[in-house]
Amino acid sequence: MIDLYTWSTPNGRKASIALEEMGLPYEVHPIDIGKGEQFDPEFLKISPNNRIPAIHDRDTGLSLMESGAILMYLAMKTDKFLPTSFESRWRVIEWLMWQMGGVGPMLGQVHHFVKFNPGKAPYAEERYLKEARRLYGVLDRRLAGRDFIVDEYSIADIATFPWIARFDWQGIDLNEFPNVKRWYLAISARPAVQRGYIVPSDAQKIPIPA
Ligand SMILES: N[C@@H](CCC(=O)N[C@@H](CS)C(=O)NCC(=O)O)C(=O)O
Repeated sequence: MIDLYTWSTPNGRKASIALEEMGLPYEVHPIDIGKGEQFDPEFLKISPNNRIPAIHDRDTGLSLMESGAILMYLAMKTDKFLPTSFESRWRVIEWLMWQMGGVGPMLGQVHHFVKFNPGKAPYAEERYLKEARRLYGVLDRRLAGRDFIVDEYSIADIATFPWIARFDWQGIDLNEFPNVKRWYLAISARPAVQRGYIVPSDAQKIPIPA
């Protein structure tokens, strides 16, 4: 049994989608980051960076923060969604790190400056919108002629999908990125993704582009 500490955000959804895809039993502990529950001293024992998601694995006693580490841990625990062949495994890790270091932080800044604080920092809005478009271009080129980011569906796709699901917040028309759109729609149709997306709350459904 895995304890999952999460909220309805892209990083949180990575973990719940992975748990659903891997068929692992888990118990959800909502951490309302709008109310500051991420600063609760009890939560800090599990997530010292006071961010969601975090997990505690009752089987092994291990607690983990950082969604990339959580995805790798769950993939290694179940032998799912992380290929074993040398090249493919490193490609998945490479694109997972691309998500962790690029897609997440940069698109997160778009949400912060463009969606929630428009007009306050024009330079930041311009910079991060431009960076978002660049990253969508990178993903679109990577997905040309490929169903998934690396060979089969993997934790690289699971990590990236919930950020792309906020395309409307990022001023992105997915029709301009047809390979991303095809990939996004295919992942959206997966029942485990649909279940994982609405953890811990079903207030937001997976956005489907026109
Ligand atoms: N690099 C971390 C980022 C986690 C993160 O930024 N989580 C956000 C929600 S998506 C959070 O907990 N924010 C709380 C806060 O800003 O205080 C990861 O991938 O797990």
